[in-house]
Amino acid sequence: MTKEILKYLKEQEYISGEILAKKFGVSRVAIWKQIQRLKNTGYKIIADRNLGYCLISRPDLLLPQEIKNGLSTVYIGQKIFYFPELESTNIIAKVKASPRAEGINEGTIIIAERQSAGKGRLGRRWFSPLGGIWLSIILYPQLSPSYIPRITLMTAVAIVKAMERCAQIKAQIKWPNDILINEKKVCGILTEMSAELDMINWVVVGIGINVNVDHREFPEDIQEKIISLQEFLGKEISRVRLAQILLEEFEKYYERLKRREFSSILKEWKLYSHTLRRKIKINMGEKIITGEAIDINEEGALILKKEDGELLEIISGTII
Ligand code: BT5
Repeated sequence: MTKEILKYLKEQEYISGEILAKKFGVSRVAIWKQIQRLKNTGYKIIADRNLGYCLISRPDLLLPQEIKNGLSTVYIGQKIFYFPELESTNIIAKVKASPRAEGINEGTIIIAERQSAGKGRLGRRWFSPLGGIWLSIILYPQLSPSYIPRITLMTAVAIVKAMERCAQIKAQIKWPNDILINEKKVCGILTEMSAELDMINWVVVGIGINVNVDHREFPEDIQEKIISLQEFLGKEISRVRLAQILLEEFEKYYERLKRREFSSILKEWKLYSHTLRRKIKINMGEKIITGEAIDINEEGALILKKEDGELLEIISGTII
């Protein structure tokens, strides 16, 4: 009923408690209670004795009803689990994805206002204060596990497209999972999966975007490497709108990937690349390799030309 009341409030300037009570077949007190509930979640609603209730403003919270209102996807983000605070959306997404819990379909998302133990790759921490978008998407692709790097690259393209569509921001992609603005990290992707030899059981794509946050909220040693969209633009942007556009772009590119159209996605990836044609150092865990990033192949691997001319195919690593 709260959701329905909200719909009426959005459609009309004023709507009386009496009319709402009639529509739902409940008492005016019951309507008043629902209005209080909305107010408690951050909606500003005023009540006029004669005219009734009027919605003044909505909270910029990533509430499912806000994200779904106007979302044009078929399945990505059509089911949303929302948390004001959570350890990590990827952790919850993995619990829900495996074993495939009742009602968990491809495209289900977990979203949080803040994370207390956000995860980066290889056990690194991901700081997730209020004001960002921290979400995970559950997928069940009928693809081989070798597609995982392609899913990360495809996600990066969807993110830069969303930033461009939402706020005309031209961001760059640093292979494999970073989005940069002015050489600073604004977003990271964490793709996790469970697979058999030749079949993926599930994939969780975690996306963290610094939207309306201040880089000074982060630990000192990484502050200078971090930027937010708000800092770049000089103004706040609607996280709900950006989340909607991101989900729409994600669905578009994911559909293309499933149709085995990675080549054309890769072409777009290269237009946004921060990595290609640069001399780089890659931390591979046990060793560090130096060379020139000359290409990304059809499997999403980075082709590195070492100083002695040898070509290496690198599936994962961290550019330092
Ligand atoms: C990543 O790892 O970039 C993947 C980040 C994925 C975060 C999302 S949020 C939703 C979902 N739930 C999760 O728990 N995680 C995913 P990596 O490439 O390992 O980079 C980690 C490094 O980025 C850290 O060591 C820091 O140096 C830096 N860092 C941490 N928090 C950051 C932030 N908010 N913005 C920019 N850089 C950050």
